[in-house]
Amino acid sequence: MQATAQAQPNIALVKYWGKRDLDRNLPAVSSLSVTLDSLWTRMSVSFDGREADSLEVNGADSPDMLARVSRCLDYVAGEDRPRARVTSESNFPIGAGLASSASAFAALVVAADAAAGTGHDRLTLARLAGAISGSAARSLYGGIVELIAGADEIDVHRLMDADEWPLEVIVAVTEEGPKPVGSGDAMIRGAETSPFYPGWIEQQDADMQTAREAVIARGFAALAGVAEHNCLKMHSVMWSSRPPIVYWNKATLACMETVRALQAEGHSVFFTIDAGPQVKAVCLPKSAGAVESALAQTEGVIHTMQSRLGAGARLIGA
Ligand code: 2P0
Repeated sequence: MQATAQAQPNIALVKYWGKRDLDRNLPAVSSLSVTLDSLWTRMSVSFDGREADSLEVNGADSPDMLARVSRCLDYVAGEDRPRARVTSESNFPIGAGLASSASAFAALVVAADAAAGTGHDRLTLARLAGAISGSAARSLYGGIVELIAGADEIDVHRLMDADEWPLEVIVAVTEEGPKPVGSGDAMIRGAETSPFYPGWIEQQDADMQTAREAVIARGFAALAGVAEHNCLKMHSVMWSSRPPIVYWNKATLACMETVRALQAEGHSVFFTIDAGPQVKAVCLPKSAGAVESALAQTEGVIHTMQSRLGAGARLIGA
């Protein structure tokens, strides 16, 4: 009745932004991501039959996230399950646009499934995690991952193994606090108020196709082009929402300029930015040292983290 699982966050190169069905948390668009290796969240679940579920995050009680965790346990093990003690540990900042909910809920469904003995298959676990946090569905798989948004459910699969195309990701952290607007609320606001939202939805399948072909051909320049375009298009929806949502700060822009300068020097690198002010630079291994040092020296960058691509969520203990 007890299990521990680990998952790593994923970074979308073609973004999920918008919901088709709020109750089931179905995404309005497909997305494509890379699963990281060196950033992780570990979740332990013990169905010990206590009076009410409890949640500890990095050693402290965490009542804020408890409702979502309880709902996730219900999805995996049924509402009549025993109450559980859940503990979580991460080696990177939480709630700051670093996809901590993706790694948390991916690890949680794997741990809960093992602890409850429910034996769900991987796609079912991805769908259950996605019903809590859309991006979490992708962290069930390693390497380069595609999530296809269907009318009734999502399909998720690995497009390429982590070692088939050894990309590196450098994260430039420019702010450590929690974000002002959660991404779920921001997506809803965008759908209701941004004049660009219909265009965003309409073009997504074409961006997915371009990115998929670039990955299969290992065409870095083609992937860079569509990823930066897709990222800036998503942020255009955010900026044009009412009230507007601007997650960037001065250092976010400075990092984008750093990436432009590296590109001008001939480095294979591109940027992407999620619902937060951090900049993620994706590059080929031969450029990783130069990219890391240029971002670390960019004004306003607090620190950097570097990762290659890694595996999907998995059990690591009882
Ligand atoms: C993504 N993001 O594709 C996009 C890009 C942020 C920007 O998925 O509402 O926490 O829980 O389904 O998964 C972050 O949103 O959203 C996200 P919910 P989630 O990675």
